[in-house]
Amino acid sequence: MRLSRYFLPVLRENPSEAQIVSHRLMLRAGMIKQAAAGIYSWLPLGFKVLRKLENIVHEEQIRAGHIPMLMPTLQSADLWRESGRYDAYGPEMLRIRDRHDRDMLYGPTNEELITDIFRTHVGSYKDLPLTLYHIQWKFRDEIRPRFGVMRGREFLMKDGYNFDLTKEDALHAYNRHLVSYLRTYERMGLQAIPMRADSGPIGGDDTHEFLVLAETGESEVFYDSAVTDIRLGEREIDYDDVAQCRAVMEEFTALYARTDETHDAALFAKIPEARRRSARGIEVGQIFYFGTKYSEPMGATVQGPDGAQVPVHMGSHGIGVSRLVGAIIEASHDEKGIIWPEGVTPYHCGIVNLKQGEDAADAACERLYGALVAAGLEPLYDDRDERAGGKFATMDLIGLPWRITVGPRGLKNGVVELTSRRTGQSEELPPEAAVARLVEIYAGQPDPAGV
Ligand code: P5A
Repeated sequence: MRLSRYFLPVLRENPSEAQIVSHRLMLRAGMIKQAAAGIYSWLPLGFKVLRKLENIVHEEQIRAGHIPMLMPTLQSADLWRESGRYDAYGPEMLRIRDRHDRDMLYGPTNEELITDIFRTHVGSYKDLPLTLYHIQWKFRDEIRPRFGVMRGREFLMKDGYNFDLTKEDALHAYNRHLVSYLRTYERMGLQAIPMRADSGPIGGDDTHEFLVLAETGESEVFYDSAVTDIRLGEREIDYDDVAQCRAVMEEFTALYARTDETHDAALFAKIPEARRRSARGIEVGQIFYFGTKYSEPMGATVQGPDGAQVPVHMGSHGIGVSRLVGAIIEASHDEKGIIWPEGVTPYHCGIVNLKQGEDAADAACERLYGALVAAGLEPLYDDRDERAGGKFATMDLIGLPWRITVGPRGLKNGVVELTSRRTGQSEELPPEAAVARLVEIYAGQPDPAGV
């Protein structure tokens, strides 16, 4: 993409309404614009990151054997009356009446809708296990929408639902989700720690939230510092392997890590004092096992092996996709702007032309641009007629992990400058070598294909 043809409305000044750094940087980098309280338009740069996160989520869900689909944002109130949640959900649910006076709602979550699909089409235990998911906008009329996309009213969620014959099978689905979520967050350059939590309006006793530690996080958390040393890393996972998934779940949840709702001071006190931590975290996902809470009242049963009709065991599993954009920025920025991890960056590298309009510099930039594209990378070329300082400031603000600077002095010696946004370190090398280096860097971070 050439910046002269792009739409990147960066702001020079700090917007006064933004209280936390991710909100400030998303506004300043021209990623979002508020449409109403807690509702945002995603401008091109923000949309690109959002799509990349979505694609990572899709890839990891499909890898775990889960099936993508799409349900609507608007739902009929009738299904929610069947589960008993229409009244129970309270003022966070946005209720709408259509022209025929039918009660509708903008879905805050989809347990009822998916259970209805299941009961319509699945009748035998032979069709189980089944996990369906989608990535769709949700609406929760939060009393205090704030911090930009972190606590929105309209927000993008991946929500998945498992249907199993037995509790044991459903707990495997729970563990499978836990493992696939760990992988998903690590690919985004994040450490998200599973913590025992409260299930709230979704229900059930087994639930973990995934928290990214950050001072600006809205959740208060208590944990044994040793949990921060565990990584999933590159290990091979067989998502059908019940014992392996359980072992990973146990490894990641054995140490004390809880949100304030489930915090147990007596248990916490048993951790060696040097390892006791209380901090703040951003909740980027949550998984639930709630058994037959929805299948029983809604009649989602299957014929079991012995011929009897039994309600299915279910769980649901959510990732806050739009919130993650903010969470990644909270975890990765400096005073100049965002620093995207390679796995989620909107463009792989920036090209800064120090002498726009000069034939040699323009031609070198065009060649570099073409070579990067031919190598399968997406550069963002700042081809505007602007001062170098302004170009650097924009690149630093929008946070592309790598920048190639092309100027007349270097070109005389046949070199360009490759700079890491994270370390600030630069290296002079021939343009072909810079391309080769970037290809190598991104070889370990393939762009997610999505669905
Ligand atoms: C699980 C999937 C559920 O709704 N039903 C379907 C279950 N869980 S949850 O924890 O309530 O939400 C899942 C994730 O969505 C994100 N989230 C939000 N993101 C931005 N703004 C909000 N107002 C908001 N509310 C929830 C969180 O990341 C949460 O973990």
